[in-house]
Amino acid sequence: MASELKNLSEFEVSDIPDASKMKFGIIWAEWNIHITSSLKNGAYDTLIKHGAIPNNIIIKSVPGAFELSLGGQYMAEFVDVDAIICIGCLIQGDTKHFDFISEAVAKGITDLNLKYNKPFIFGVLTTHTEIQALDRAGGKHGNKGDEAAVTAIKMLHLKNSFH
Ligand code: DLZ
Repeated sequence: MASELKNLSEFEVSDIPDASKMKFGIIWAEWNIHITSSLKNGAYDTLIKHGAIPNNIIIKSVPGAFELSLGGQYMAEFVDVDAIICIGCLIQGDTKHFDFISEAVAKGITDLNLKYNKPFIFGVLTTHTEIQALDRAGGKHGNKGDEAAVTAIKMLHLKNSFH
């Protein structure tokens, strides 16, 4: 299938706003660290590529995806950031853990967006297999961390357009 081969992280660079005046937090989960570190690095590199200043990017980790919501809340409360990129990787196992955690983190991150009126980006992979996750963390389907960074920049650009 053609869509199987699509790299979803290819962007037209000219379409992406300048991020040089934006401040970002990246909160990332250590579970499946070989995948999440790649997502986190992709997000960081993409922010830099679009003009973000290294001093304006604060990076913190949490143990697992379930902790992303509170980690994101700490960032919003204690650090001066405009947008927060939440990164994790949930791989479906034999138990219902996957369902509980993925629903909790999706709801938690959605709530943070509205509570703080800031973009909290859902950079969480939820895959059936490790291979599917690797394909989306710098593999044949690109890097969802890159996409999360672009989404953060675009949402801040949208917010700024109202002022
Ligand atoms: C417990 C658990 C399991 C089974 N799977 C994952 C996973 O695939 N990805 C992930 O980020 N975290 C997982 N965790 C850990 C939970 O997110 C959380 O850290 C623990 O339940 C403690 O609250």
